[in-house]
Amino acid sequence: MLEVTVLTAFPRLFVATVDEGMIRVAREKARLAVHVVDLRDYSDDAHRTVDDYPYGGGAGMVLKPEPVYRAVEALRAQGRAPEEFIHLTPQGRTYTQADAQALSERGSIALLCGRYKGVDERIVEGLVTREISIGDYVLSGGEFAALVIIDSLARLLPGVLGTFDSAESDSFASGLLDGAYYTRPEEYAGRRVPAVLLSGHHEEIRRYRRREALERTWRRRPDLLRGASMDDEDRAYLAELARREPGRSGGGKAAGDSDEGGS
Ligand code: 9D3
Repeated sequence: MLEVTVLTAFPRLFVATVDEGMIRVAREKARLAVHVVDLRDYSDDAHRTVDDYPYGGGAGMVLKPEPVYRAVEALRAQGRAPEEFIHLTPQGRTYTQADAQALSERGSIALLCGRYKGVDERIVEGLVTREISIGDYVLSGGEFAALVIIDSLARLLPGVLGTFDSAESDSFASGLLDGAYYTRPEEYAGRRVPAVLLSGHHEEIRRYRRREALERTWRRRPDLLRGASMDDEDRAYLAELARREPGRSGGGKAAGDSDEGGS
């Protein structure tokens, strides 16, 4: 059982979201527990204040240390001190599937959601074991980042996914992007499903899909090819792609590089 404690000034953001989808499945199977702590419950004034102006001036508010320390004290008093105390912040290391895998093997983690300008540095120095960002874009707080992380963990917990949708077959686990998928009908809007997929030749289908995955990854996310496990046939196919379109390989993904197709 993984216990996730979220510390936030916006607890209602979690009410509906953790009651749906894969997070709900993991909770119902008792693989995951999500505890949401309202930091305002640990404020010390009638206005339930948790933030204050930054020393030195400037716009925006800073999360005060006392409510966070009191909330953590309360967890310790209940015997629920988390193994990891994670601060969600644009200053953190960018979250990856490897982080998800490692965190899913923990017994308990806490996720501290910053809002405002940031959190008082004494919180980071005294409590935080790691800082995580979910990517290079600006959110208004850590709450949606916490939900992204909880979702990524829920589906890795044993017994949550069926074998069909197994975590091992995920594109980031194999190291390659998925190729295209098709379902019925065989022809739609004048576009036919590739004949090989209708052929019933399982070995040809496997090879076709592998090549599609390799080609997409080569075009869209060549950075992923370094970490993917490949056999000689895979490498030969990538070499063939590079011969057909010299100049693409070795370059990495340039800003504004477009995908296959285009107009
Ligand atoms: C580096 C940006 N800061 C410069 C003044 C301002 C700022 C922007 C957004 C400070 C805090 C926030 C709120 N964002 C999060 O708390 C956050 C976040 C994000 O914005 N992007 C990606 N991952 C995360 S995790 C938490």
